[in-house]
Amino acid sequence: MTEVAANPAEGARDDFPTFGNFIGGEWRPAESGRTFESRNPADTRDVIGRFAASDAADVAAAIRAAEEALPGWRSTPAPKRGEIMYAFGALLAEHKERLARAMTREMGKVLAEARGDVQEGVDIAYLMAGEGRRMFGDTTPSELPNKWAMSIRQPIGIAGIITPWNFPIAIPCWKMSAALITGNVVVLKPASDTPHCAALLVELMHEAGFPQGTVNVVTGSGEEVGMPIVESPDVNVISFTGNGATGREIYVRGARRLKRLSLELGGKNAIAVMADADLDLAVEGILWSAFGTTGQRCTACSRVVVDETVADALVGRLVDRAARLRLGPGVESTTDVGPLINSEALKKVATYVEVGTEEGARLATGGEPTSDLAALEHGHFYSPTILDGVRPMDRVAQEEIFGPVLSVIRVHGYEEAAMVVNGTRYGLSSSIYTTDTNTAFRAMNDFATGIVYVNAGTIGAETHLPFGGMKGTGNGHREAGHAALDTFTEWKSIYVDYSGRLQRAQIDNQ
Ligand code: UN1
Repeated sequence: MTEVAANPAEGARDDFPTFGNFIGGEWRPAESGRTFESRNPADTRDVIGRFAASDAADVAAAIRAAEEALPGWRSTPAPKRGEIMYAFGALLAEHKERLARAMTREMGKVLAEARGDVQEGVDIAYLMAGEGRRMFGDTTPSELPNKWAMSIRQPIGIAGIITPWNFPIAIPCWKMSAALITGNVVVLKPASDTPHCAALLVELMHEAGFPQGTVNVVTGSGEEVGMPIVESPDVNVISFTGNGATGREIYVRGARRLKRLSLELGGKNAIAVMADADLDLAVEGILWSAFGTTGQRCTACSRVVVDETVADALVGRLVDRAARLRLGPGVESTTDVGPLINSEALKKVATYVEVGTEEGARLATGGEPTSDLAALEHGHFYSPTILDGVRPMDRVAQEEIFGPVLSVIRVHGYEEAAMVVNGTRYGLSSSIYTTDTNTAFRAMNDFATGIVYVNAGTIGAETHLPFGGMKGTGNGHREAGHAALDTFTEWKSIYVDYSGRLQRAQIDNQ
């Protein structure tokens, strides 16, 4: 049997630790004893640890533990749940640096961004802690005398939460904090590329005082762990962020069981740059949105839709700046752009750049997997890349690449820009750079995305507003903000008749 650290040690490079699943408040190996490794994408010789390669048997154990915890947790007053949530937020804040470093090591983003990822977890924990004392329903007049009418939120039950590797602390925190504050219990399946972040996160949740079984973590593949969670008749709500094909499969399988499902499936986010834009400002926003997190955000900008009159000037500045971004391990303070998550991602990005040039785009900068620098040869590095002269229906302008590749599409005027911005199957984030107030307001109204920015890039959503997208980005649900409560609660309408007699609605008051 695999040895499982009770409180897994961190850091050891050659004698790496082994982590189990966290079930019912305890660390346990996978029942099969199988494990998988997590490695540093900036240097794949660096093994972070071994993690449980779980299957349906482990999922079943986690669901049993969750079931046992549910009655106690749902009957805990929400403000008390909020106190634990607050303690968790405070612990995250206290351990921010340690978590950020572990995140950079496991998924590659630069340290400043990893700190931001943890901060996003702190923010949502504090917001949701406060929801413990809000969670407003309605009290409203009844149409009948001496009758009271109100609505309250109740938990759904067991929440299956399946999270991606690109925000390995923030996204599990968004989903889990909304699920838990409303009185649900959780089975989390973190991405196979970032199990260590999940282990560190759940340790802090345990320390904060979430009772045993309220939060369970099962690591392993989507097929062996994710799908059994989705298929389980005992899991009542699924929240998933990840790729579109998996999301559709989850939707279909969940639909057969009439499950509540919240899906967030990516984007093809555009920044429109109008003729009257402040180009210096636009350049900053575009670079940050396209190459921050190495382009691996659902909200990343992958299309610039620029008015022909300023296109050459904009592209010239973008290329100049992009070519000077420094690739390297995210842990080094000189690094602007870290590695991609794994070798498949690297291959996918390289393939898309080939597709783009074959479709007729001009490679303005980048376009190389970068292993020429000795320091980078063991990581999944790819240079920030700009393709110019892309047409709106080209594959690189339609399909999510999830890497540091930016397509420039030239247009004439606002009308055409808006059409191109909206001309994809996705609808997560968008932005417009303009100094004209009327154009800005038109874009706020016209752009068919769940998030619109004016004179700012497409990334950087704050946790107290709804997060999510239209069209193929999801199925209409929103995360974060109080909108997130809708995913994890049932509405119950309650009528109290204190008239002491039968009163018939719609009849006796006519
Ligand atoms: C994601 O990539 O799925 O708005 C989340 C942003 C971040 C969250 C991105 N706050 O870019």
